[in-house]
Amino acid sequence: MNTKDHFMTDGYEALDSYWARTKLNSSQTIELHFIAVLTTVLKLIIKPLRFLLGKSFDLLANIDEDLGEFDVLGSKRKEEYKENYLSQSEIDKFINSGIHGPFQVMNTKEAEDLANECDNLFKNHFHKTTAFGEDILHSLKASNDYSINYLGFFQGSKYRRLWDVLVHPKLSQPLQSLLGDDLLCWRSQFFEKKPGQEGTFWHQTGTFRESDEKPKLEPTNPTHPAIVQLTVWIALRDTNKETGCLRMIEGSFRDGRFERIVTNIQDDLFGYLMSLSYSEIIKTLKTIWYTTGNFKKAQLIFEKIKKTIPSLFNDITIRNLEMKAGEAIIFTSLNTHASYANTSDDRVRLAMAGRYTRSDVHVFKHESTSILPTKSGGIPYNINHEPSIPVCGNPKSPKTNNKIAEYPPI
Ligand SMILES: O=C(O)CCC(=O)C(=O)O
Ligand SMILES: [Fe+2]
Repeated sequence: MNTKDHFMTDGYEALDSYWARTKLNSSQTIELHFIAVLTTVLKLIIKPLRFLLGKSFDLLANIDEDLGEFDVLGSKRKEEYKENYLSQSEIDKFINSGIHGPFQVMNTKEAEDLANECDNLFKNHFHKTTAFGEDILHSLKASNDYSINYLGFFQGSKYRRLWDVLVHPKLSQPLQSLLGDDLLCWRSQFFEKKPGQEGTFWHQTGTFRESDEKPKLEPTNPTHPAIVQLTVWIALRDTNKETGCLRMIEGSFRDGRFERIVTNIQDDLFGYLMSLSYSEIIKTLKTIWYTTGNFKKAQLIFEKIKKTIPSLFNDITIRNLEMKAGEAIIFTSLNTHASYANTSDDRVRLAMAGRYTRSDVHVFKHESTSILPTKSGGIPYNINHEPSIPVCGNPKSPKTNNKIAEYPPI
């Protein structure tokens, strides 16, 4: 069932209140104030100099407000190929909203069994095949963030049970209608929300730069950023407003400002800090350095945007994607999306996401080191070696040199 409402911040704790109840240790606090004092002093000299050189920080630089429509890249249609391919009218809806589904990929019993197996894989196996190093695991444990959400990254290519779901024709055929015949699943991950756990904050991404220096995906042909990759989100347990369903601003892939502003800040953090008051510098640095994952950062920038361009999220349609266990949706991650908190007493919400792209898109082209923000600071890790799952068609393209996974032994 889909419901609509208009309150983007429903159910999220404001950052000021989060920081009022979350204390850093004394060396972290001293370091923050040291940088904030330094920035405040240096800005008296550097800001005018940068202004004279025409290099002032501009939150709204390079902003292309209207990214416009995209064309789908696949040609197979249900009308001709039957099975699970999409009909022309489903394609038209997707072009308009950036969302396909929810549609059923397994029955309730199969979804329940898979959810239980995933819990078991997490408890007994994922630590052996994790993409993260010891430092990250240690920090996640220390801050109570050790969960399938982090340990589950890229595990789809390492276990048959997950692999088989991610390449199933009920997913691969609709994806072929949208993306083309030669497809890879370049990343998989889990989204679990335990009772009482906060929602995922609103975010938007086309080519998955996240906190890296370069995007993780780079198309070889000019491609609308909304269709460089698509995400399949499979509910393994029921998800509704109470257990933390996914929420999405329909058609928001047409406006890339949210992601662009995040990028502008990442690319010139010092310039941005110099545009802020002392207390804002402190709040910004502690959110960037000492929260786990990227979602509090997204909230920080969202709160800034609400003050700078209050109209950015006017006239939007939010779809609450309530889904039964075993249903999935396909969406463009450039659609600004989020999820509710899990306010239930005892139900764990669990979803598995597969991220799909064409084999002629470079995956991890740049040997860059990623940083996982954690509560003890950002910790580097390397995911360039993570191979993609071959989904259908030819996984190798003469234009790219993507690493392709072998079917796992177990
Ligand atoms: O499940 C969630 O809470 C967030 C999912 C999400 O952001 C994604 O699949 O990209
Ligand atoms: Fe997301």
